[in-house]
Amino acid sequence: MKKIPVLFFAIIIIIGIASFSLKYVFGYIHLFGISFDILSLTSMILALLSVLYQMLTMIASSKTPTTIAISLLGFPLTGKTVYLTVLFNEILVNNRLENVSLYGNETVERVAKDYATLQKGEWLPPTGSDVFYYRAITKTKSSSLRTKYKIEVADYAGEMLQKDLLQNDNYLHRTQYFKYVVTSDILFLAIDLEKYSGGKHENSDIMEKSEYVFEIEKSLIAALQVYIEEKSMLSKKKAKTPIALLFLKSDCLTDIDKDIAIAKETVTSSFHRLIKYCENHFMYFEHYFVYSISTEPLHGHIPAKIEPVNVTPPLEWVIDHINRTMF
Ligand SMILES: Nc1nc2c(ncn2[C@@H]2O[C@H](COP(=O)(O)OP(=O)(O)OP(=O)(O)O)[C@@H](O)[C@H]2O)c(=O)[nH]1
Ligand SMILES: [Mg+2]
Repeated sequence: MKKIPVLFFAIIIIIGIASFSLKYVFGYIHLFGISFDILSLTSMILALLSVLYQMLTMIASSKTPTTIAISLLGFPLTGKTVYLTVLFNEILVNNRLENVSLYGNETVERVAKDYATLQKGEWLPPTGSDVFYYRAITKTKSSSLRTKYKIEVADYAGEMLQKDLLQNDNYLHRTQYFKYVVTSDILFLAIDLEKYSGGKHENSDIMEKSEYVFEIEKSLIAALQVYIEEKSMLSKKKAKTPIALLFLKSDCLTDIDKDIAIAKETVTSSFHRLIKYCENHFMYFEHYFVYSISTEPLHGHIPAKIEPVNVTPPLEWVIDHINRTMF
């Protein structure tokens, strides 16, 4: 396909030179009983060729999938890797998302291995310094010729976003981690409802609820601000990047209030600064309460049967946006 522009330029130059010589020799040419000025005939041919060229490039790009990069931002032990494992397992095994399948052996093997660990009742080890990319391929229902997209979700260690990184904004700009974040097309922001509700993971620091809200809002807003700056989207218009806010470990909502609707209300009003920021700076923003393992409170233990709820809607929402708005 790369040879096409060269070929087209060569044809256009040859036709151009030929038309000038013909005009000089004949002046007019007779076709189908009509006499044409050679130069206008040439422009018609060139217009037809450019339409043909557009069509060929569109067909070619519809065959090569475009990659849509998603970054998942959150503090350590927020539940990011568990969420991605369960989400991709839903796609792989339960075929939960129409027209979406996993892409590449690496993703299939990682998801199968990590899901088997969870099924044995064991949690996953913290993500190390190596980022892992979960990949899927989707066929869109769009009417355009571009119909295939590769979706790539980067799972970074939460440490990368932790407060000490953000004490110096310039540092964040330079990290490899943020270089990927800045090139992402979509951002998922993860919040840990276990930490919020006061339950604490054995490896985590004890953090007050208000301290957690303050730290996570500060970090995520700073990260979004850097994203907007680096993407040069500081104009008054809202950015088009879809942002999904994921409240992970929603089984802990019952620790906030027995009435789940009230618990959800309490959570969203606690994070109102972050939500307002997203609504005011981004055109497409949604929040989700995600239960990666079960709706029943886990209290640290994985039940024999993993029954996730609301894990696929954020990705469905994103795919819907790819269809409707992005390209
Ligand atoms: N209650 C509850 N706890 C969960 C859930 N998912 C994960 N956890 C707990 O959170 C811990 C961390 O989960 P991970 O998915 O490894 O966290 P992470 O955000 O990937 O952490 P890093 O890799 O260090 O950034 C687990 O070991 C569990 O103790 C969930 O859905 N509900
Ligand atoms: Mg992890």
